[in-house]
Amino acid sequence: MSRKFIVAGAQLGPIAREESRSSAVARMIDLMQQAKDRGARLVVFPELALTTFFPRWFMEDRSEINHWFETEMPSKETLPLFEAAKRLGIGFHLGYAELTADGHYYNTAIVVDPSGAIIGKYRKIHLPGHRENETWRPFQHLEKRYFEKGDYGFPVFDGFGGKMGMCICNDRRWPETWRVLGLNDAELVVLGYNTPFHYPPAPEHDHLQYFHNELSVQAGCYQNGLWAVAVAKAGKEEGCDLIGGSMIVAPTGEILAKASTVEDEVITAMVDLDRCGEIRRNIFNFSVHRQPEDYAVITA
Ligand code: CDT
Repeated sequence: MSRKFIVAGAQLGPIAREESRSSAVARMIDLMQQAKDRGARLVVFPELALTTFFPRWFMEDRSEINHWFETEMPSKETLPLFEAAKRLGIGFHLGYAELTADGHYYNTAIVVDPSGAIIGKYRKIHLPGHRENETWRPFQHLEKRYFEKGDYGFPVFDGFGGKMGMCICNDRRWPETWRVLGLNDAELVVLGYNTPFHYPPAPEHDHLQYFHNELSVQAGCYQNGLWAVAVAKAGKEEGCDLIGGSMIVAPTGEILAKASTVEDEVITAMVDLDRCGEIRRNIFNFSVHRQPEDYAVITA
């Protein structure tokens, strides 16, 4: 399979609390069609793409949150996405809330190949926010309350002619995410995010949200010689302003495509997985330097 192909990011505008999964799926199928029309082989959707970002609300009772979670993938409501992918011959990445048969709750993402088969799965490790309704501060972000820490590590798997990896939203801010993926030879990392403009614990950083998003993803790519497609759920969702800025980043750290709205929007770029070697062989010489055994000196 060719290692040079067009990849798409399908940014989603806000999803209202009352919006149905079927409506979100229909929007995604429309974006998938646009990605296909632009020649994409893979389209990346955001974190928790099937519903509104529900961890912004405190819900006392577990049973109140269950309806936000998927108990099967695909389900009756998400199957049309898999069928459209198969019909169009395009792969996709999807973030969703997962409730397992034995009662575990995860913030999950999958990669599906153009035949409709799930080829990769990841459960979010860096869960931001807090566990309880800390009403003493005007800040609601309850991922730690609603999700368990992912138990898959950062898997790297074969797909789209190369090695793929995933992370989710807050994971992208931390160097260990990218380093582990890079050391395991990931060449293309796909990720979704829901990032509010306003961060009450540090409002003085609100104007830096786009900058920190780009800084983190560009550094992760350059420092590890890999591609990334980072895709937002954006716009004013249930009164909360989410940043857009979905982007496709090369192993050089350059942004090759970037969303210009905070609505449903497709971005595309040509990805050449062989370009990871430009960085790995010639700049950092991955096979010689920066292997875990070299860190013994640093961490001693
Ligand atoms: N979804 C997610 O992880 N969002 C965080 C911001 C939350 S602030 C507690 C992010 O890192 O973008």
